[in-house]
Amino acid sequence: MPPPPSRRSILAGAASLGLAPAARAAGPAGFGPLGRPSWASDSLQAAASAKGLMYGCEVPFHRFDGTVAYRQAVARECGILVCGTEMKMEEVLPAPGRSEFSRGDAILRFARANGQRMRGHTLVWHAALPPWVAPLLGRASPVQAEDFMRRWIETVAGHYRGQIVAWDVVNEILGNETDPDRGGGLRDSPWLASIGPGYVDLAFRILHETDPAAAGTWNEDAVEQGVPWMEAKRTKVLRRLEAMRARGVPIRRFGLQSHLTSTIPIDQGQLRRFLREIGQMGLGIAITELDIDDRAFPSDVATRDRKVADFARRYLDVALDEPALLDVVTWDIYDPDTWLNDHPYRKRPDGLAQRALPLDAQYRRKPLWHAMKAAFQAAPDHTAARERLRRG
Ligand code: 9MR
Repeated sequence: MPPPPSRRSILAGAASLGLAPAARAAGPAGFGPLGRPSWASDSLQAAASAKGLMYGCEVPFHRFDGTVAYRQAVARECGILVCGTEMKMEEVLPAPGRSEFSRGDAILRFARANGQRMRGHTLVWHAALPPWVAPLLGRASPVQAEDFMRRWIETVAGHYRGQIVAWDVVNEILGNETDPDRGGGLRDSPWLASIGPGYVDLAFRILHETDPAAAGTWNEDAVEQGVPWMEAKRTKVLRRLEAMRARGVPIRRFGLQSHLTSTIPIDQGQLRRFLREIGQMGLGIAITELDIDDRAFPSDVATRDRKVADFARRYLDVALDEPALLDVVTWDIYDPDTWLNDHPYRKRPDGLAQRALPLDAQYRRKPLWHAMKAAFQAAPDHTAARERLRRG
């Protein structure tokens, strides 16, 4: 029996995006050979890799288009990069019938030329969807919406097949303090509304079929600090991870975004127990978007920098003690680029710019940089765990 017209039109729509052919178009040759490592012997990546860990940062494309000092800093400090927006659906599928990979490709070529690895961010998220996609999902039946998700993941993960060490398959799927709970803690999203709660497992399965070498990661925010609603969220994460493992879902990593905020304490005991439970399930763990919102710290720069550094150290000391922890990625590396200054709830009350990242506006290494380096140096050796989890 022929499929109903609406299904046919959605499939035609997906095909007209050029999705299926694009999935196999670009191979590794297009991204250049993996070059010699660019990072300096005194860099964060050098300190991390001495313990079997990796350090890197999020990079925005516009910095690659002209800011030489920025590129040099990223080459000098990082062993792994991630695109802030260039691999999100909003950028890759700007309009029906168009796919756009040039910026993501340019960043990947930069990383490969510098011997750096890349994370992929992010396949299935409620945000950063192109404006035409939410209405399309709103009209789709569950089968049609699944088809669309499959084509999308095959397109982007297929384009970068073999190039990405880990993909954020789902991002921020649980509700936060004020989000309504849509069952099992899942937050409202066009994916949940159109496919149902099975969208999470399905996304992992599709990535695994498309690029089995990429570690499928659940990337989640607000699970790091010592406040009751985050502890409740941690419990939801653990129960959901257990259930996913029991169902045989091909998930290999849990990502803690780690947008730490100075307004909430870090409970080292709670954090340690949470990470241990994830490690005991056989999953790897990544810190994927680290920065420190310094709103609660004083205006004075020297005091503020010291408090930011101490805060990060309290977090990293526990995190890096967990054998399953593999990577530490900051959300950019250079203070002027932090998203925190643009966010209505994250801005400092004194109007000063946030000092959230390892390098200052002159690319100088800040106390946070030194705290991170010291944390890497004090960490146990993760080489054996990395080797075990690489195969996991
Ligand atoms: O920093 C990113 C910003 O430039 C983008 O406009 C925005 C929407 O795509 O996403 C920001 O990155 C977010 C990340 O993808 C997920 N966790 C929270 C990050 C900061 O908002």
